[in-house]
Amino acid sequence: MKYKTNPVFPKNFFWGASSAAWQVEGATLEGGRTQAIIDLNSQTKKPFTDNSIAADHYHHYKEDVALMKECGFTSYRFSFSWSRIIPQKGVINPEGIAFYNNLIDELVGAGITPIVTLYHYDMPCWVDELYGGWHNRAIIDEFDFYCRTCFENFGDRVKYWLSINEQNMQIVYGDWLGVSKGCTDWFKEKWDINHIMNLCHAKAVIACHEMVEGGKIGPVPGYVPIYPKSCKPEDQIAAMNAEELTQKIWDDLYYFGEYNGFVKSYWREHDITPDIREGDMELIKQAKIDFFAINCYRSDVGMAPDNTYLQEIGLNKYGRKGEFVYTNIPGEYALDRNKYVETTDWDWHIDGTCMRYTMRYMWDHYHLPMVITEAGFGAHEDLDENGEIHDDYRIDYLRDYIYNLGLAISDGVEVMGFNPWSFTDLLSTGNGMAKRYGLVFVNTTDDELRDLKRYKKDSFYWYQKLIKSNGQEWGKDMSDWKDFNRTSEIASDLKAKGVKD
Ligand code: BGP
Repeated sequence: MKYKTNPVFPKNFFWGASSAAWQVEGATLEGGRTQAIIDLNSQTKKPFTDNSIAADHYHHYKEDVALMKECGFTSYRFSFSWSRIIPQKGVINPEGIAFYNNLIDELVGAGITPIVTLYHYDMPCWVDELYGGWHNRAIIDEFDFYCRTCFENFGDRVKYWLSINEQNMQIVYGDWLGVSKGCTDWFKEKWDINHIMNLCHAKAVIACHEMVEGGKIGPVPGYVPIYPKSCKPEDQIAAMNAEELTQKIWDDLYYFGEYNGFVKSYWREHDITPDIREGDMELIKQAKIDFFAINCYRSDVGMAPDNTYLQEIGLNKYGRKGEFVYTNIPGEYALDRNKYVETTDWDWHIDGTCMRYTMRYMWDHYHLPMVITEAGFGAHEDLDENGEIHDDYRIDYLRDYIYNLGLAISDGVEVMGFNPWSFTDLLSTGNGMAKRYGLVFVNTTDDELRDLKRYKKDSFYWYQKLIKSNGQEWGKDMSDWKDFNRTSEIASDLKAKGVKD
């Protein structure tokens, strides 16, 4: 497949990057913020550092925004910390409001559009102590109060809002992301928690439309497209099952305001009866989203499962290649390594085409505009002897993903912007500073607290040129882009090495 012309990105396309409060801010006990459950969890993830300092964005935000401006950003996607804004039940923290006001003003002054996530994994400890977090419907009013406080204080300048980051992943990877804490039967209880999250999402959507003039809001599914391993019909259905159980159930709910037939039948078969009360579905239906924000890093491969055993997913926790354990769910699906693409040290498939696939899939199903809020390359990195980072692998990754996003736009999909993960290095969800994603290096490690100075990586300069040309200057001749065909090259390479299908 060759393309004679490069894809054309719309005028006013949002070029930016992404972060989340608990992963970038640090200052967890400063400025009136109280602790979040994720602070405590991050303290137990040794040998990785915790989030008490992270990238220290709380103290470096002006410098960070100046760097974004230098890179040419027109958007920045970040999250608010709930416990910085509401540190105790019913209490609004003026210092927290002031911090985000300053950050927003700095961004707007630099010509950068803020795109704000309301909830990105950081449940305040007080909500957990009072109600058991997501387990209790009382959280719905607390979340509503928090969201309304945000809309009231920042809605004059923030017009793009995101409700809950990767609700699907929080349910699918409940242990990893801490949501299953306190559950005795996660297999069943997750659907109650999920329903409560849906109600919180719906409240946020409704309040945003009510309170923010010209405000738009959408959810943030974590999207991992599932390719069938072969054209065996059973593999196709297994891939579809995987797609349903890891993402489509959620997307359908957000868009149609109803639980789809697949999940209802799954509940029936497994004797699951979520606590859905009168009025809940009306509320959910009333919450009409304006767009989808999409996190898309990688793809997976689905195939018919072995029905004799259950294997839960085993994430690669230390960045040693080959440690990822693929899921096998009897009666539903199994996942597998895709030998046609390469992987990161954490065994994440590197697959730019998955970006185009995701955009096409979502557009075909929902016909809503989309904005990319995450995609990125996690790597072990440190400064070389010249104080530089030559991250060609990240440039290749970004080029591949952005090019494919452009192709999706050429295919007719409506895309508002691209915000890769992440701008500066920040704390990985489970791997501290050992897994870096930034366009800008932050000088600190898990073992040693250094000066936290910012260093622009090669990817920063590459992205700066791409933005300046509105997605035309790739640093490579894209009209004869051999890399685009690299999946078949890898396949023939594997064949030459004797790897069988
Ligand atoms: C997404 C999360 C981010 C971020 C990213 C990378 O799912 O929304 O918060 O952490 O994944 O994941 P990790 O840090 O585990 O490599």
